[in-house]
Amino acid sequence: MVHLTAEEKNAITSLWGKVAIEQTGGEALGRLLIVYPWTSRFFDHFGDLSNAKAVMSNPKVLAHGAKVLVAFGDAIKNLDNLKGTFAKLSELHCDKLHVDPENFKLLGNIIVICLAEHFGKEFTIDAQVAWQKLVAGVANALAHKYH
Ligand code: HNI
Repeated sequence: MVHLTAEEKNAITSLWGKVAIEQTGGEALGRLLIVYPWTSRFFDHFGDLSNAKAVMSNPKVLAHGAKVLVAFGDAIKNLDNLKGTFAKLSELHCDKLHVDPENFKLLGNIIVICLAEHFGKEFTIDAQVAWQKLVAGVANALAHKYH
């Protein structure tokens, strides 16, 4: 269970309003595939993932990364009920996709890194901690239905 203070919730929502969803989502998923190459096995139907340049310009990677980040928007609207919000997606990733939930943590951390790079000093340490708690909470909620 992730506990967020009112200040942390504020920090999360106010940054979220400025996030370039397509760019950040695509960049984060692309980096996941490059840094942790085993994750690309889930996306072998996405076309050319043979090198970093191909991954970072692969339109399917970019579109899917955006989709993942859009799901974070749902998390942000439901900060007090992440498990309920991600119940269906947790079942999908477990039963159909068979994604090891460890990978949710990896992607979450990469999202925070991408945000830090985009926002620079505007992304204060307190806001970074709030976001780290959020991505941990999302990873936990996505793993919740695993059996
Ligand atoms: Ni994930 C599909 C959200 C992490 C592999 N994933 C989705 C969809 C959403 C989503 C939304 C689309 C569902 C639908 O079409 O109904 N995924 C998320 C979120 C995280 C995440 C919020 C957060 C950490 N997914 C991961 C990770 C992997 C992953 C870490 C693998 C390493 N996801 C997939 C795959 C699909 C997918 C594979 C299906 C893709 C396709 O279109 O074929």
